[in-house]
Amino acid sequence: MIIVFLEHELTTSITLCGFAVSNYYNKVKLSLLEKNVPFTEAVVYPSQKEEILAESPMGKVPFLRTHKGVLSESQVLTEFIEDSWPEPPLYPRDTFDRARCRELIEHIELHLELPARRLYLEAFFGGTVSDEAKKEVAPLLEKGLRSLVRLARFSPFIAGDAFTHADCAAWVHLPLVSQTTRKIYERDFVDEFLPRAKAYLKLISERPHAQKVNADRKAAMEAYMSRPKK
Ligand SMILES: N[C@@H](CCC(=O)N[C@@H](CS)C(=O)NCC(=O)O)C(=O)O
Repeated sequence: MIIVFLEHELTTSITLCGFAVSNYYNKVKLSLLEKNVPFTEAVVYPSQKEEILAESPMGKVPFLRTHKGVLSESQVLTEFIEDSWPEPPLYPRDTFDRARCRELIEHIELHLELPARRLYLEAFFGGTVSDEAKKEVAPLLEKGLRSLVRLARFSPFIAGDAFTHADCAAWVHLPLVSQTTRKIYERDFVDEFLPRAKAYLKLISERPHAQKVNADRKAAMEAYMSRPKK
C-alpha cells in the first residue's frame, strides 16, 4: 500500500516554472486548472544563466518539472498534461477534430503571437522598436488574422462546442495582439479582422479558472517590473 501511495504521489507531483505575466506560462496554467491537475508553481524568470539553461535549454519559460525530468516548450507541456491526465479531456475525442484544435494553437502562436512579440518591447516594456520592424509586422498580423477568421469557430468556443486547450492558447495570446496593435498602430487589429473575438474572450474570462489566472497575472506584473535586473 505504501509503495502504491508513493508512486501515485510521484507521478502527480509537477511544478510549473515561469512567471504569471507570461502568456505561455498562463496558457499551461489554465490548462492545468481546467483539468484539475494538482501542481505547484515556482517563480522563474527567463535567463541565459547555466542553472536555468540546465532545465530550459533556450532559457525560456514555462518549463515543467516532473518526476521523470524537466520539459520545456509550452505546447509540449500541454500535450504531456493531456496524455498524463486524460480526464477531463481538453481535446476532442475524434482524431481529426483534435488535429483541428492543435492547428488553431499552432496558427495563433506562429502567425500571430510570434510576429506581435517583435513589438512587445515598445508595447509593454518602455523600450522602442524600429520603424522597419513595425512595417514588417503589420502585414504579417493582418494575414494571420485573416486566416484565423477561416479557422476559428466561436460556437461558442474557438474550436467548437467544447472548451479545449485551443481556448487556453487563444485567451492568453489574442489580447496581447490587440493591446500591441493598439499601442503601436493605434488600431485594434483583432477587433477589425475578428470582431467576434471580443465576446468570445469575455466568455472565457468569465470562467473561474481564467479569473484566477488573470488575478495572479496582475499581482505578478508588479513583482516582475521591480525584479532585480542582472
Ligand atoms: N515557444 C515557447 C515560447 C515561450 C516564450 O517565449 N516565453 C517567454 C516569456 S512569455 C520567454 O521566456 N522569453 C525569454 C526569451 O525569449 O529569452 C513556448 O511555447 O514555451
